[in-house]
Amino acid sequence: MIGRSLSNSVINLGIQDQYAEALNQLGFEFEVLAEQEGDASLGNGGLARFSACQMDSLATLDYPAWGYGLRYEYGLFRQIIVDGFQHEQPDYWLNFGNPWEIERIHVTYEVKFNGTVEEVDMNGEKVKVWIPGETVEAVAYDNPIPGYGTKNTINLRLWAAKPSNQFDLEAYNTGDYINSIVNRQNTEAISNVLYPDDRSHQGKEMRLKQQYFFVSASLQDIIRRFKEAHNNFDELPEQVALHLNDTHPSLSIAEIMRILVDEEHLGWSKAWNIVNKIFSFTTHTVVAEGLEKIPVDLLGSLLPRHLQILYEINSNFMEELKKKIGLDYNRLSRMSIIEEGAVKSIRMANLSIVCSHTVNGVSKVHSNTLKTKTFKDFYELWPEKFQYTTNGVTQRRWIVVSNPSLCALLSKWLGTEAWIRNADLLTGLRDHVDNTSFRHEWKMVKRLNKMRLAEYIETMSGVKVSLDAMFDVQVKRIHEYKRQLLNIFGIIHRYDCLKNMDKNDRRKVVPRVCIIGGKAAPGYEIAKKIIKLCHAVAEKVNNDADIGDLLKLVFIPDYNVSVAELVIPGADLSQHISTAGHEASGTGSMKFLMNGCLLLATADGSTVEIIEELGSDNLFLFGAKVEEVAELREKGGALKVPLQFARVLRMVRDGYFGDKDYFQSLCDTVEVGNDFYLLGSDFGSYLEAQAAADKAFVEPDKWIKMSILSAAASGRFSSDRTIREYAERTWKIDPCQCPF
Ligand code: CR1
Repeated sequence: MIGRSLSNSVINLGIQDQYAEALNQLGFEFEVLAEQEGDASLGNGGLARFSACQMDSLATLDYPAWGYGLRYEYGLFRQIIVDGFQHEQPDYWLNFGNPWEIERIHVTYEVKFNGTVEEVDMNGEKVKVWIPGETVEAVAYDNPIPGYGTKNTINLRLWAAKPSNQFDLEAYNTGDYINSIVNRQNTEAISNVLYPDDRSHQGKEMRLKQQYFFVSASLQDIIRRFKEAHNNFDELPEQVALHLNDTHPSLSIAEIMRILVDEEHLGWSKAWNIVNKIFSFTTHTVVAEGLEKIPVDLLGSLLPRHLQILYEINSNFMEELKKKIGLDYNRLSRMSIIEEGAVKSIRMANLSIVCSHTVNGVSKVHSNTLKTKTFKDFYELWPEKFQYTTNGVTQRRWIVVSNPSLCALLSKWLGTEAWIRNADLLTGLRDHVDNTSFRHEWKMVKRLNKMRLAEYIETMSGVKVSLDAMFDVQVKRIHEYKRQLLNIFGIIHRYDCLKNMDKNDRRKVVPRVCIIGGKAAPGYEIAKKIIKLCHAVAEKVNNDADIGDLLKLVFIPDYNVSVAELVIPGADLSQHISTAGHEASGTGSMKFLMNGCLLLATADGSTVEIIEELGSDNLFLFGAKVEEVAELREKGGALKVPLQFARVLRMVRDGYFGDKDYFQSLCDTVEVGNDFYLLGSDFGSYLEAQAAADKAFVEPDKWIKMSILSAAASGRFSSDRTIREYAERTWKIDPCQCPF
């Protein structure tokens, strides 16, 4: 999820001024031009954006890395809002061409599907041979990723599917000309469209085809490069580290075994020893239900040889496991790569763990959950495999590109631009926190960014907002566990209080502009209802003249990278309020932190480490802790829920915001006894945290100090630190500087 590339490339190449000057001579302004660029949205949410930050850091730190992915013709859908409802529109982002990509018409590989497996005699030995039924061509499109302050530029190679010219000669020869052309079009569909669900995977044939297509082309590319310089596969683990960024590419395990065994004839155990040394794996999910599974029948018909290989990996693993743990059949069946049951499936996470030398979590909390719950059995077997590498975000994109005024201020007061490559230097801001002119300049920068955001809000939604109000933002994918509903209920409560307040009390109220943005997966009914409720409440509140500037609610449509670049610098407060134990890491919070925005958060995912760095006095923390959640859930109907929560729920149920019937099922999800994400039981402490934020906001000096300290604590959350940890601990690679 790269977003736009122009500003980022020009900055990373260090040619910002010359470029702007050249444009000027042509009669264009850089800022105006940059705004014309569309976003590359080839992913869903946190994982995809994190990958883009990782690429930026890999390039900047001179690591010799390649990123691989699919060149979807339709990226993540565009969200438009009609009458408060989300509608999805195709993102045909390549309409005007993509100036950032280089089509490599000579870098193509055949990717095969279907067919049968036959046993043939080869020099007296029986070997398995896959006779595929269909062939598709993968064409490489290279997207250069320039590092900052280095000549190193790495490559994001994306694959597009093209019909192979060979595959249906027979059809042509038998005269079925029209059908063979139609078939060609079907094969092109493989890289057409991104699946918009970021957490649930429904074993769809096309998704599996996409995964294999991506994996097969990438591995052929990697092995071709390896073979250009080496002729002994024993050297492969020395030369190549493959990182599975979640389970989506985990079929590469079966594919590389197939290549080494069936094509390179290394024999199973030699191939297996090699494969075991090259893969590392990061999981980005928390709940076991979110883990990817592929139905055996589907895999068997699309990739018959791979299914055999997966069975063999599993049977060897089961034998080895029995020797270690005995005949504990429950545990054996939990750990098996094959899940028995109504729909027999391959557990892609188990496969990845078994075959990787390292299993990474994305934050400390996440890693603990993996060890004690999700993958407990595996942790007990291989404790040394489990590590965590806390996520990060790149300060190049999230400060230098998106917040030029802050960038200038930081360099001025730190006396150097070195923080752009070494974010640890941001701690130096702590030295100036008591300096009044620094604080004044800091305040001015925030004001400027709020102005930009206010203009955008007015253009998008027609709502005029006051710059004196606290800009309170929650932007991320819409999910029940991220609890946008808790935020909306908080807003309803605030509105209700305002309505019942006399004029005198109202004068003491901190005006708020509540900003919510994010996409709901098209089939996620409840998430879509949350979006509608947000609009219904906004309609009522924003049109209530009696409330005026004291409260505004805006939904920002089509949240994406470039919208984030505008919204994040302009936020005073941002919310990261998932039910503890559900957000693996969260990276949005890190971007807000870098931009001097205060956090209102639960102790979940990366927030726990942010607190270590920032101190709990400098953010607004609330809610149940990870270790309390299970117990609270057990209480069910006996759980204590504040009266205010019941009142807000009633208002929605009674149709105070219209659409009474439509919202009933949404209300059911948080009714006492049914409230899985614990909105009710966290509501009291949520309101307290909000009150604390209001209290701090009326003391501007205190607020600005907290804001400065937030940015000062953000260095640890640079993806440069993340990547360095991966490079040193997991991949064991060294920087490799461009020699010229
Ligand atoms: C997690 O939900 C994490 C990112 C990056 C997401 C989020 O908490 O910050 O990954 N997972 O590690 C995801 O997108 C498909 O899964």
